[in-house]
Amino acid sequence: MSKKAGPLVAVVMGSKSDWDCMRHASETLAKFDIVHECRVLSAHRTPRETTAYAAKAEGRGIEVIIAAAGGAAHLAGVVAAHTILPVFGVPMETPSLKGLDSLLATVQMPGGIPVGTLAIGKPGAINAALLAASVLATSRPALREKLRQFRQEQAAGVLSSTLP
Ligand code: RP5
Repeated sequence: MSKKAGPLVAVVMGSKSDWDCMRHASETLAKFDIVHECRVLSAHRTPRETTAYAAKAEGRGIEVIIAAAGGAAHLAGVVAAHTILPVFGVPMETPSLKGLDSLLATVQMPGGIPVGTLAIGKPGAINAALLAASVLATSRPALREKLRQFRQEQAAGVLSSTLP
């Protein structure tokens, strides 16, 4: 569906330990044939590389960034501070506070630097990818149709549910 070969969506996460959840974002993007890249970048452990990556993303043809982190989850905010691309934050579930820490750290951005924050964990990972698809679909009619078809199939699956 892409107009060019390079990645249109960047999926970044604070740690390799986030991948088990964030692979759902990658898998969802892949279902829609959206070229994307996945990387580990930490706002705290690799601050310079993170800001450089965010600052260069637009010039590389990336159109949406998904950023996931847990705990003191500053990654999405830091990325958003260095780009005007849409940034969707996915709070990771944590052992200590079940992701409430990640949610608050991601969602409570100061006015002026937006992060569209999704649900904690897997639903957030999937929905971040679907939102990225919706953003890309505004200028890609074929992708818009795929999204419509996905919604129809999803609804049909719900309506055909059988109960014991
Ligand atoms: C965050 O700290 C990461 O996004 C991860 O969710 C959390 C724990 O990271 P590890 O200690 O497992 O690397 O920065």
